[in-house]
Amino acid sequence: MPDHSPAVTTGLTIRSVETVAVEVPMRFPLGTSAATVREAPLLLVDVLTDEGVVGRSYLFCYRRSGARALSALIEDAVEVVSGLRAAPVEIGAILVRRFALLGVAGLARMALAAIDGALWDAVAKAAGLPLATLLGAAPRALRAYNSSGLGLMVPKAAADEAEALLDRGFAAVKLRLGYPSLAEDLAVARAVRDRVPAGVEIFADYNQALGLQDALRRGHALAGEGIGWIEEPIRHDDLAGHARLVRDLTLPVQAGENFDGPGGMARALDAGACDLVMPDFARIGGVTGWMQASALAATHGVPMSSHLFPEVSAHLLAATPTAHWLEYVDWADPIQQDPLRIVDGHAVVPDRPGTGLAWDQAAVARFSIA
Ligand code: SMN
Ligand code: MG
Repeated sequence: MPDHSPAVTTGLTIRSVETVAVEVPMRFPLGTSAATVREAPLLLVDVLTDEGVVGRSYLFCYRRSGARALSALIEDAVEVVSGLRAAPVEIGAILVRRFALLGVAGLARMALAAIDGALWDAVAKAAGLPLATLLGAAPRALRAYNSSGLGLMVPKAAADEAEALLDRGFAAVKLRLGYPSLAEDLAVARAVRDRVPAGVEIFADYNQALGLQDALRRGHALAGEGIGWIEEPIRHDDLAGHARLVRDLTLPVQAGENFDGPGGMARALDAGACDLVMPDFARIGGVTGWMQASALAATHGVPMSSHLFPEVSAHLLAATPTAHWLEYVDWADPIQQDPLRIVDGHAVVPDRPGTGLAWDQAAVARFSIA
């Protein structure tokens, strides 16, 4: 058979990186049991190549100091690989080795993930393909829950906000729980359940607020309240405690935003610490880390959702065999030229080369915190 494949190109060469920290006002502030977030501190990352292709990603940095630290780590790391081929798997291996003494976890993991994501974006753009297509999937619509708000608040306010979050056809929302008492948790859950239509899914996120005994008590009490999952009821690294919750509760136990790389997810699955997984693009190790994690979820038969970063996560979930729910937040919308589209409560994977991330430069200048 003659080979009709096009001539092999030499690929892209990494030149440098530009980062910009912005702080974007959030439509709904997010009061969690751990801290309240009113503005989204984002770090925008552009990896430049000699060939002129720009790969983009961004990080949600939780705090301003996170953005400053991540910017320093990313600039340092890209200097290490400047002049090398923009092959994300190879670059990741080099950087993990070079950063081994600092420790590839936490902020260092997030920094390397941002570079990985930007490199995959560049490679997909050079190939003229949406990232999802490059990963072997077809761009498609993914069911999403609207997680843009619903922090801790009084029951009536939660019901009002849940209703507002059902715009654009959303049929699922996520409550943050972990009030001082179980009675308050129940009051909020019931106020929201009573207000939204019967078919609407409601998830509950404790952000690690509880001790194990309290989590067992509250988890049992929430079982009859029409809640779809209970997320991070106790500290995320208590895998034995999570495994106990999985065994004793009827509510599915969800975890994953704190999985540190695919290895972190493997340890949680081996411990039987969750029924459902929801890795975070940054903490799981970018596109490369996500694809390894998605293989683990597939082999364990565990439904896999995403945490934040809906733009890149839409591509990733499209290529995830056990794709479950996309967590939608609108926090990066104000600084994008073409924010992620939601139709009938589904995120639409953009049919353009790369991830589809492009910055609205005027907005970036307005919200810059440099
Ligand atoms: C969450 C907490 C803090 C910032 C963003 C998101 C939350 C979630 O745990 O899962 O949405
Ligand atoms: Mg969470």
